[in-house]
Amino acid sequence: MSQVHARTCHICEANCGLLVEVEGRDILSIRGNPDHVLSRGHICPKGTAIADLQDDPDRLHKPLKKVDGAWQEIGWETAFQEIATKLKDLKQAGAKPAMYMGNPSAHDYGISTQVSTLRRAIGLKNIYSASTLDQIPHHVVQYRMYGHVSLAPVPDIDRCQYLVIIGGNPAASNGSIWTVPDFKKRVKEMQARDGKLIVVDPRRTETAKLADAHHFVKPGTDTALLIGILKSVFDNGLADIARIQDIMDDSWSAIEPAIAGFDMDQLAAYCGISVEDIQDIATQLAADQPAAIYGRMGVSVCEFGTLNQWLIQVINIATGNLDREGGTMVAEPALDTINLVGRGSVRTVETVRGEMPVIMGELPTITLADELLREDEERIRSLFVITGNPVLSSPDGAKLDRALEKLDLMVSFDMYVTETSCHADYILPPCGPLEKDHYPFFFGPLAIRNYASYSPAIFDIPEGEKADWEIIAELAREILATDGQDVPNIREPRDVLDNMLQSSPAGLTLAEVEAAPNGIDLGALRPCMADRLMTEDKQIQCAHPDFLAELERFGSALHNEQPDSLRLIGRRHVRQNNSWLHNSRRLAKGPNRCTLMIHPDDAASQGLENGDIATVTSRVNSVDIVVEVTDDVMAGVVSIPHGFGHGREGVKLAVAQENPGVSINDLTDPEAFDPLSGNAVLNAIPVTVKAVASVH
Ligand SMILES: Nc1nc2c(c(=O)[nH]1)N[C@H]1C(S)=C(S)[C@@H](COP(=O)(O)OP(=O)(O)OC[C@H]3O[C@@H](n4cnc5c(=O)[nH]c(N)nc54)[C@H](O)[C@@H]3O)O[C@H]1N2
Ligand SMILES: Nc1nc2c(c(=O)[nH]1)N[C@H]1C(S)=C(S)[C@@H](COP(=O)(O)OP(=O)(O)OC[C@H]3O[C@@H](n4cnc5c(=O)[nH]c(N)nc54)[C@H](O)[C@@H]3O)O[C@H]1N2
Ligand code: SF4
Ligand SMILES: [Mo]
Repeated sequence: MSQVHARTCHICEANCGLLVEVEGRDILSIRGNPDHVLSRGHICPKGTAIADLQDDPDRLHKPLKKVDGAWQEIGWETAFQEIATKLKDLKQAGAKPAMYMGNPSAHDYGISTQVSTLRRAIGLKNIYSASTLDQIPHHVVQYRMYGHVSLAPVPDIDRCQYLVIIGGNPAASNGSIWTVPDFKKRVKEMQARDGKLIVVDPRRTETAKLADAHHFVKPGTDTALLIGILKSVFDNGLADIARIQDIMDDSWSAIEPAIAGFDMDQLAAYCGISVEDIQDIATQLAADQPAAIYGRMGVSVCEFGTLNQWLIQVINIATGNLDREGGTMVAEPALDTINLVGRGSVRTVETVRGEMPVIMGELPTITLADELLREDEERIRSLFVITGNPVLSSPDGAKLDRALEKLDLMVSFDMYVTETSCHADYILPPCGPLEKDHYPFFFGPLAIRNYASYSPAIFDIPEGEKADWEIIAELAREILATDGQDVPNIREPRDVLDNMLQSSPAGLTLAEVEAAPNGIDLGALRPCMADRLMTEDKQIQCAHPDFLAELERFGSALHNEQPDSLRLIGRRHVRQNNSWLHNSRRLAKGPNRCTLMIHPDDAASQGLENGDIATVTSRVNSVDIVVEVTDDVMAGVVSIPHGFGHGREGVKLAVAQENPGVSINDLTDPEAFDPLSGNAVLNAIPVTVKAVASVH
């Protein structure tokens, strides 16, 4: 007899409701749950592919230890004891440890409940993270303006009438720092009520194709557009802050003069969008309709990422759309991490590259390879990688690839032998995805409605396997015991979750949430910024001096000549997820997606045709890649998706290796970063493109 389990998907931030039909341990089907309170039946191909993850023959089931270059299966106790002893010896020799936390840990609330104990056991104040390749600028802005690193206003798409998306592609990514499942249908609904979607992107993306207007923008120049929009709002007397004036501090008055000196024509020429188009966007955002501007990866992972995210908040304030129904609002989720988890921090630390930002205790990953390669006693000699694949995900991955070999101890928490975990001395694999429970711990606070949704595990964990949280908790205990320190009791994630739910304003118990397999809808977002603000004076700090200084720095950069080399950008596809879903045959099938998109004019000038192989060269490296000629990218821009490059030695991902592709991060440059956040620069990379071989 088959059974159908309602469950939320843990792969991306959308957290769609799924219906998983199983018979025994066989997965018969995975489809969208039409009754889920948030996703309303939406599912993407990755949700269905959870079945492939669960049953993947390459998925590890026992801890592995590398002995003379070969992998051996060992028992959990032995693994924990050996790691603890080696770490103790290294610590006694004064060797420095480090940790890197990757993206999937944000989608496993169990990990979040245990990892601080492991950090303490290892002796780590700060860690490296995928967030510093991604979204750290948002956290800096939220901390400075609203007093909490995670207090993020999100567009209220269901009531919005004019939505500008700049550097985001939710039609493929399903939203980020914005839990918005069923994005496409919501756009269609917005358009059906005469609302408009405007997209600003150097590529005519899946989202751009849905839009009412799409503007190409030169990669890395959005700051000029954002300043232009704001200036146009001020200059035309369109600013309207009445709605939230009472919770805005005096620094607001510093913004208009700070941008007064910018010249609209120069801003327009710099970003490649006309003054008329900039003014039209400003006018529409400020018109008497709920509107929002939202920016994501394309404007975060660049040199002025923090400045861009600040300008986006300021535009929403100036146009009267922050804290407005149909504008941008902060959530009041069932599990209110904002009140339960500290405000976070913005500091600096001394690194091998000089003083660098450390945000929420997260160190810039662009410095990791250099810290592994340094020659003094500060060199990192042991590394714990939790759900991460930085060899493919961080700039100059090839350098990191080499640097990892220098470690005295490396432990990977991963279910595969990947481009990163292949360097480890130990791999500690978790149980399968359907053997763990799920709660959208970090994503409730980013969702377009207030809601709760808990999914118990569908299958029991097989004998001898463990969930990530157990592996982390047990290793932490072993390290503490080996060091002769107090060993705390393990608090089960479910208990922590129950406690946090009950301590949140909605006051739900885990049992109540669990009893609602389609989730509990707590209603649309409400204007509530005044209550949510966590700044000391309960005012929005409108213009932190760092942001004003950065504005000035941009002003100088604006006068620099722009190099006329091609600019490389990344891309995401709905059938991929970062570096780690390429081993699913149902996702991998179809045309080769690891191509260099290039505009016909640029292809012609290099004598390149569709299907040719080109060498792409940046400051750090070269890769050879198949060319896809398309006017979906603007002239002067080329695009390579990230997450490929599975051809490296030692990787055990049979399906992914059939079409290994190349890694864009063999071209990206760790020297470039956003100085206010330490975030990597992953777009607008200057490159040259040359034909290698013609297949014609
Ligand atoms: N050039 C370029 N680089 C980028 C980006 C880009 O747009 N362009 N995007 C950046 C972004 S936004 C991000 S978030 C980072 C991601 O960077 P990372 O987090 O470093 O990399 P992922 O590709 O997400 O790899 C996740 C790893 O975790 C493993 N894993 C998956 N699920 C689990 C689990 O449940 N338990 C355990 N133990 N392991 C698991 C996978 O096998 C995989 O090895 O990449 C960044 N890098
Ligand atoms: N299918 C799928 N979904 C995913 C992921 C995935 O790998 N695959 N990854 C997940 C993760 S970890 C994240 S962080 C989110 C990211 O979510 P998004 O940010 O929505 O996804 P991206 O595709 O990185 O979108 C960035 C867009 O910025 C554009 N861009 C590049 N450079 C510039 C620029 O200089 N200016 C402007 N205006 N635009 C620019 C790119 O062309 C691209 O369309 O997606 C998540 N969802
Ligand atoms: S959109 Fe994201 S959450 Fe929804 S099914 Fe796809 S991967 Fe899962
Ligand atoms: Mo990400």
